[in-house]
Amino acid sequence: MSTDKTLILIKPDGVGGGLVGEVISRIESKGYAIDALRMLKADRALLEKHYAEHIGKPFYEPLVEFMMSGPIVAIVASGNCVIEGFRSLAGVTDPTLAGPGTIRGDLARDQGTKVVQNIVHGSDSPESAAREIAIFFPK
Ligand code: DAT
Ligand code: MG
Repeated sequence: MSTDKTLILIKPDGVGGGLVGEVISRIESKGYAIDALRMLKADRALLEKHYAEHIGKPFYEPLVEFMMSGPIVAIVASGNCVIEGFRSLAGVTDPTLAGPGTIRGDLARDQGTKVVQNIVHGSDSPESAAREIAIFFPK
């Protein structure tokens, strides 16, 4: 039995591109459970918490602007090894390099923007997952 959980975001390019169903389908087809889901328009304060590790980097401001540019979908998914498993489904950060068969590899490409637009976010560790789930799904 496992209670591994991860925080997944479908970013504005994913929602705007009509890919919500496709992304959820890939999560469910892999066998992970959707425990919680909400659509929202993120504000700067929320994104500052979520992306705290990137504050000060050259792409930070473009990243926040991009994430505020349209609605996003926040999802808690669960299953054994779901953190690593979803990162594997998503593919690497750069959609040009993300392999075919991955969400980023199949559904995104370089748009020439200051921030990489790559459809989804997935937590990168149990600590990040717990922190990020609390940000998007406060008790
Ligand atoms: P990931 O989303 O794969 O965990 P990350 O946490 O390092 O990647 O960065 C968060 C987001 O910021 C990433 O999804 C896309 C963007 N990004 C990361 N590195 C970048 C860079 N060097 N230039 C432009 N955008 C970048
Ligand atoms: Mg990250």
